[in-house]
Amino acid sequence: MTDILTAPAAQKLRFYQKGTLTVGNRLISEQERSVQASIDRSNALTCGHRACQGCGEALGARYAIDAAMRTAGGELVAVNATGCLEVFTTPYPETSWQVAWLHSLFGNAAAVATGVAAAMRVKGRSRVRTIAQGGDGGTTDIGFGCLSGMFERNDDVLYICYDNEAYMNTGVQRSSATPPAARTATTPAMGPAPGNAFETGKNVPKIAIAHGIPYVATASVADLHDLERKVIKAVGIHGARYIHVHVPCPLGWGSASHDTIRLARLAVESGLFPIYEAEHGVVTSSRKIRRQVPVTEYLQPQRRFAHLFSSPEGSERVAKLQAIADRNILEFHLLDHEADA
Ligand SMILES: Cc1ncc(C[n+]2csc(CCOP(=O)(O)OP(=O)(O)O)c2C)c(N)n1
Ligand code: SF4
Repeated sequence: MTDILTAPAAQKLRFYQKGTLTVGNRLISEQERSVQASIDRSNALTCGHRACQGCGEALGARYAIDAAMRTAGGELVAVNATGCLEVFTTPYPETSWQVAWLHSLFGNAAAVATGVAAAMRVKGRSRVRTIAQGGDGGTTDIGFGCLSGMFERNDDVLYICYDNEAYMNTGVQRSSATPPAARTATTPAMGPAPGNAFETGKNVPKIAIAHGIPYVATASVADLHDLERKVIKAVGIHGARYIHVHVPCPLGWGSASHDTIRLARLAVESGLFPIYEAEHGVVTSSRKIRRQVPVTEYLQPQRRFAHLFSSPEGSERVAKLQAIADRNILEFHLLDHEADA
C-alpha cells in the first residue's frame, strides 16, 4: 500500500497562520483574541442605530470604542463631533451608545475632549480616559485648529478620525481628505478635469507626526484586529494621541454595501492607504503588503471614480493615482519585508 505522505501527488501539510481569515481566533491565546471575540466586550455602540448597510464608520467605531472600553476598565468618556456617526447613533431621544458620550459642535471635538480630560484630572478621577472622534470633515477641515492645539499642548486625549473621504452626513461634499479625481456633490464629474482636483492634499496623520505627539497611527476596517491593537496601545499612553481610520462609505463612494471590507483591503493592498505607526515624531512600523494590486482594482467598483473609465483621458488620471500609491509604497517601505520602516 502506498504511503500517502510519500506518494508523488502528496502535498506538504500546511499550518495556517493564526489570526488569519482561515482560522480566525481559534489558535490564539485568550489574551491575544480580538475584543469582539470576547463575550465580555462592552457593546459600546449597540444595535438599533441608523447607519447605512455596510457603513465602515459604524464598524470602525464599534471596534475602536469597545477596545478602548476594555483598556480603560469601562472608565471612558467619548466626545463626538457632528457628522454621520453622531447623527445615526443618536436620533433624539434615543441613543445606541452604552458609554458616557457627549456631542460637541462640528469643529470643536478636540477642545471639548481636552476640557473633559482636564475636568476629570481636577476632580481626582485620573483613571477616566477620554476619546474624541469625528469624521474627516470635522477633523481635517473645520476641527483642524482645535486638533492642532490639542496636539501642541499634548493634552491627554485620544482623537480618532473616521475617514470616509468626504462630508457624508450632509450629502457627500468634498473635504481635504477626498482623493484626487473622486466625484462628490461639490466636485462633479464634468469639464476638462472631472472630479476632485489633483492638488497638494492634506495628510493629517503626517501633520500629527510633525507635532511630535506620543502616538500616531493609521488603521483600516480592512484589519479590525490591528485597529483594536492600536486603540488598546493608544489608550494606555498618556498625552495626545491620534488614530486615522479608513472607513469606506457605500453611499458616498457609490459602492455595494457588501464590498466595504473588500474595498478597504484594496486601498491598503494598492498602497493608496498606507498603514503605519509613529511615536514621538518618528515612524516606527508599517504594515507590509504581500502583493501590490493595481489601483484600478480599487477604483473600478466605486461609482465616484466611474468617469475615469469612460473616457480616454481617464487613463492619465488613473496613472497619477497609481503614482501616488507607488510613492506611498516607497515612503513607508510597504513592500520591503525585511526592513522595519
Ligand atoms: C459649523 C457647522 N457647519 C456645518 C454643519 C453641517 N454639518 C453637519 S455634519 C457635516 C458633515 C460631516 O462630515 P464629516 O466630518 O466628514 O463626517 P461624516 O458625516 O462623513 O462621517 C456638516 C457639514 C454643522 N453642523 N456645523
Ligand atoms: S452615509 Fe456613509 S458614513 Fe454615513 S451612515 Fe451611510 S455609509 Fe455610513
